[in-house]
Amino acid sequence: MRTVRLTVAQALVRFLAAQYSERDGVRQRLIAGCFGIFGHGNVAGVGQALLQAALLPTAGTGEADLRYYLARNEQAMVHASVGFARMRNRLQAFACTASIGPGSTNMVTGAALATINRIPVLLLPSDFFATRAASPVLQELEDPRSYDVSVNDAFKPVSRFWDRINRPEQLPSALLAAMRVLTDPAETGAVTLALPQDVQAEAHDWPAELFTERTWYVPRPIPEPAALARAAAVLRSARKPLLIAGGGVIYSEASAALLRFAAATGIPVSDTQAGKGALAWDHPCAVGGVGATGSPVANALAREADVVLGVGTRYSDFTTASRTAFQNPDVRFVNLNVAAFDAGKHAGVALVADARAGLEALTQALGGYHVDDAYTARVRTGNASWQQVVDHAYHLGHQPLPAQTEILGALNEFMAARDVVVQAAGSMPGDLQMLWRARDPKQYHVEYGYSCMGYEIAGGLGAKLADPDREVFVLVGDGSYLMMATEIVTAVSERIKLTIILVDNRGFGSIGSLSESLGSQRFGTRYRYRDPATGVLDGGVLPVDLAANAASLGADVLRARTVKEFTAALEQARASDRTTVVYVETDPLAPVPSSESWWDVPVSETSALESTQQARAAYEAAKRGQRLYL
Ligand SMILES: Cc1ncc(C[n+]2csc(CCOP(=O)(O)OP(=O)(O)O)c2C)c(N)n1
Ligand SMILES: [Mg+2]
Repeated sequence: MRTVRLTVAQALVRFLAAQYSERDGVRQRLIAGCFGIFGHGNVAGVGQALLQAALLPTAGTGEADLRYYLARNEQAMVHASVGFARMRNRLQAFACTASIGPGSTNMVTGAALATINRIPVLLLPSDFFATRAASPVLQELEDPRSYDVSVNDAFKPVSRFWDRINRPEQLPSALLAAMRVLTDPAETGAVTLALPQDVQAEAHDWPAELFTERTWYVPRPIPEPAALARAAAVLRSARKPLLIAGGGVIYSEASAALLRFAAATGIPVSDTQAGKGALAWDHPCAVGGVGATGSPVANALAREADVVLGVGTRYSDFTTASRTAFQNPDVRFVNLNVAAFDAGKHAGVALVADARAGLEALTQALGGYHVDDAYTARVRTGNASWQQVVDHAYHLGHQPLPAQTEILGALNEFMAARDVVVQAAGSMPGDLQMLWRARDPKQYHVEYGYSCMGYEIAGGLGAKLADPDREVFVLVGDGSYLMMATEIVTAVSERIKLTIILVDNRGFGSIGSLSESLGSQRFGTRYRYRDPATGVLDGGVLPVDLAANAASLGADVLRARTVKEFTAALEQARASDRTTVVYVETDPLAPVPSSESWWDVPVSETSALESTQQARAAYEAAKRGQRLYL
């Protein structure tokens, strides 16, 4: 057997550079690059291996480099990796190397985000010495009950595969398992390989075949015929069906199949945060978002639907309006999903398959079926009146500060179909889900599995890296910006152009209005001085200048005070090749249309405050609509 003598880290890098994914005959590098921040845990191990691969990419082996990107925050580099992999429909991913201890645990939030959104990322946290020669090393957790415990155990519940490489011999099988999970559409998420710092630098004689190019075929499982027949029978019986398009439709590139299904059956198509854009907004069957932040058109159809066809959705509480969305006592579910776990939800008829393959099979199996004309007419009239409400919200003329819906409207009308909007947390995801008109399946990039403040700029960086030909518009609230603006610096250093729209409403607009609706009077949600008289945070406005902050990080900054100035700033940003921050202040109290839906956030059962007592009464009334769907 021919062997190659390399360190564990060198072998890891050489292996990753030789992995490919393939779907529908299209092949690409599986691991597109490596984000990292070095410390003593990885600088001489993985760091040395990346340097060697960069300086000597073809030294005798012909293998490629694994390009290194220096991030500014470990959580952010996982977000950037997720933004990248999502944009590439999960066919490519990034690796992330972090130092031992805080560098590694900073990635735990990113890991949870990746796993919850079902997006692949390879995490390489560093770990304390396997030999324990100098324990406790700097940043090592000491657990008196066991010398085997490390902070990296915190990745276990948020990883779809987790391993610690305590000996070089363990690496090859761990790598194969890691690649399998990353490329399995049903399993994918964060994959964690913890790398003790001494093992990273240890040499070993590896079989040469470990480093030969390998292709991981991303499957399109077809539905089992009996399950397809069961699903088709339920759908054929439907008089008021509603389709929910989730992220799985987009990752499977099933938009054209969805279009054919909708045309053939006339079934109205609603969408989730991850599925928006699967069908263009102005298709006659498109009824917009469903659930807590959906459109009233979709929510009215959902209330009466006799059959709900969920495609590539995991039925989050926002999608089901905390299980109040579907009120027909006889409602049944058909769930087309590549993951059996999701296909089985709500006691549905499970159709375990790839979204595209499943939609094609269903279109054929339903041949001749079409919803009746009255139902089609209802969708048409509902949409026509709702679009007037959207137009109104997009052009409110709110004074003196513009409303957020006007900023979103101006952006929506400014953006070309292939441009991308990125968002994650605050009041914008709800407004976007309700109002946004998406035409292209990759236009709407809202991370709403984890809704993690701080995702926006980092995720946008990853999205732009994945598809440099598209303009990327990052929408970020002031709260989210303050949590993680770090990757502006990475964008500047990599000359990756982002247009970042910083929407400043001086605090948490979202949680403020949620708080008010739940009787908590917007307590602690505004960025204000502590008032010495009241003792709470309702004093004067803080002297914080986030636009100046963005400029200090190396971005060009444009300040817009009106919607007109905002659009002019967007024009200027589009013409530029530099990362530009468009700063705009909005009124957090401006009106937003109602989704005519509900979200379950429990209110105190007993309270001395009248506002809470009133909110509790409303809560109990809404709670009575909650169903089990058995
Ligand atoms: C990391 C993280 N912490 C806390 C939350 C809870 N949360 C959701 S939205 C929000 C406020 C967001 O403020 P901002 O970005 O200014 O957006 P706005 O609500 O004002 O639109 C908070 C604290 C979260 N989603 N993520
Ligand atoms: Mg805010």
